[in-house]
Amino acid sequence: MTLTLDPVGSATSPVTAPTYVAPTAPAAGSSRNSEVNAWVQRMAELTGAADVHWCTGDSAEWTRLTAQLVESGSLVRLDPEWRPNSFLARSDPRDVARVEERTFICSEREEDAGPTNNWRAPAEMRIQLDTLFRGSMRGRTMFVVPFSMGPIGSPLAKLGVQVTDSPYAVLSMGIMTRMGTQALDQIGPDTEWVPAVHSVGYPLIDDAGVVRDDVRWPCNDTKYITHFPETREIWSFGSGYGGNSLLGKKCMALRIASVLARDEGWLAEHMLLVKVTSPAGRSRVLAAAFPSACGKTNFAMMQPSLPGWKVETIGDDIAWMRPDAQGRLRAINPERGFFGVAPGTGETTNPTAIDTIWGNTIFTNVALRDDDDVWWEGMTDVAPRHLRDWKGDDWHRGDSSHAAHPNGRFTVPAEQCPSMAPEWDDPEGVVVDAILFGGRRATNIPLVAEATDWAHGVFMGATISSERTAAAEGTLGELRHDPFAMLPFCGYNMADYWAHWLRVGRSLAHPPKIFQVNWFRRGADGSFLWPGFGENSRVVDWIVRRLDGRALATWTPAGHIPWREDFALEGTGVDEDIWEELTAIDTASWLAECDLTEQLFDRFGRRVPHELRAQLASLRWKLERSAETTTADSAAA
Ligand code: OXD
Ligand code: MN
Repeated sequence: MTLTLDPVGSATSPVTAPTYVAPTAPAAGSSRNSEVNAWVQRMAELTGAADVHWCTGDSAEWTRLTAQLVESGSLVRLDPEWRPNSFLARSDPRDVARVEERTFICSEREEDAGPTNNWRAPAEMRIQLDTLFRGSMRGRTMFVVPFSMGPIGSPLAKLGVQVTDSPYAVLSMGIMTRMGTQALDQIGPDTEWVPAVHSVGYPLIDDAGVVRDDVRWPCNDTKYITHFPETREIWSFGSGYGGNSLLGKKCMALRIASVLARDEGWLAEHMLLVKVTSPAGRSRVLAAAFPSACGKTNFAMMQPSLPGWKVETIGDDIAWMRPDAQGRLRAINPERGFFGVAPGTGETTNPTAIDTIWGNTIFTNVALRDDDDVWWEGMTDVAPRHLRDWKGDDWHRGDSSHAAHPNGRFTVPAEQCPSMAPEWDDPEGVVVDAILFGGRRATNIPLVAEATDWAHGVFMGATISSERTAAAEGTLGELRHDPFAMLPFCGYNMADYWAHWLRVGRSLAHPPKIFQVNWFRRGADGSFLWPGFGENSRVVDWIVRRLDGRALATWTPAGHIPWREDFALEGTGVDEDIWEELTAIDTASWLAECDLTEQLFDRFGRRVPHELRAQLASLRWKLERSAETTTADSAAA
């Protein structure tokens, strides 16, 4: 077949088959665990892979794989002076994000998946998967990718083995996890491990034995991201992108780990982790849950505007937290890298991220400059005059289309981040002092509020929400709940998960304090009231002083909010009126929101823990009482 190719071909046009050429010396051998070996064998037979390569995770493997992908056209090597050892991948335009509607929890009973997950009966799904995976790797190498979520040997870490026919997934797992021989060595004959099967679903040989060329980004229109919580298995078919294919991340470290955590008495959370140090030199650790696209990476790498404060990164996306012998909550970041959203990451918004991605980075679906470096919206104020966009097409400054896909990513080792706290890979983890729950709320939710106790904090987490555009204009109708920012990531019934949080709280002698935060409140004219970014350090300052018992607060039905005179506002441009708007608790709209919370709870019926129903009742009662008091006060006046 003759084809004219642009520099990297188009996603679906044939390229030189990138079938992996195994090194001549034997790669790291099979596992000490006979179940791993038998499973790998079974997967090779099922998928019909041409050969099997056990990944070592070493630099020679990286060099070989990247060179082969560059040669085949699947990766573009960036200019080594600008961006050493870095590459650009362009996906098929039909494969650009996680596919929540194709994500399934296959528990034996539907009610164990709950109303917020897609459910399929395991037996039915297994038949489906068997059909899809049979022969799905014909003509390709099946890579065996052993990985550790968490520092090697950490008592909080968990092990998994992914098989995949995507060398891009291998390279990305090598950045995002402790991957290869060091992880394989951890899997002894009796060690628990999670099997994770991944195929892009683009065999190079069909049932009749007819061979076809490979394409730059193989994938399949049929996609299934499936989880079997009882047998702790992951099967992902049809996509090469992000959370669909790097199975250690959302699939293992959240969906399957949340089930392990429920059964073992710990918490697997969609949370960043930071160490904050006050001007007096006292350090505290904060964990914070925000829904996707609320600036988690920016918060995790914050450059505080408040003099003397230091924020150091421990993790930007996932935290595993376990009660320790002293009754405190101890956390690790189970990941080893960042899979960050590129657009919006720039010198002014997140200079630390920009410093982090100096090299050794895989970029996906961002634009390519004429001098072979990358660019995306928000990286610099002014776009280069000419680019190749994320699809590889010509793009000129002023064009109305995005140069980078809005979900374009960088995948980079965490150790390159200049703000990493030295404890970030401590196998023992770090003690968590406070937990923050944040949504993207134009209305109602104050800048910061402290929960009165753990159950109130769990209520705050369960009711995290964001508004759609209509709500940004002031209506509440379009509120979307994202409990604990775990809506697409909880591997079991969300109401049982709330009950689990309450249980873990009861097991802690020294529970972290819980706070709700909201950087996104808007004024009557629609503009943001709070400057955000580095100024969020002022909220951190108040939170930390509350932990130390040194900050004043005002009681409201929504929790304790800062006393204005005791909140570091100077220099923010936030005056008294803006502060009032930022922290206002409007009774009528809070009561309206209580109705929405009730609707949320009703979706789960009797499984909702009575403590959360009690929290809702008490909130309504406090709001009604405070409305009566205010009316009585004004009548008296
Ligand atoms: C992510 C997400 O990619 O939350 O981290 O979607
Ligand atoms: Mn995330």
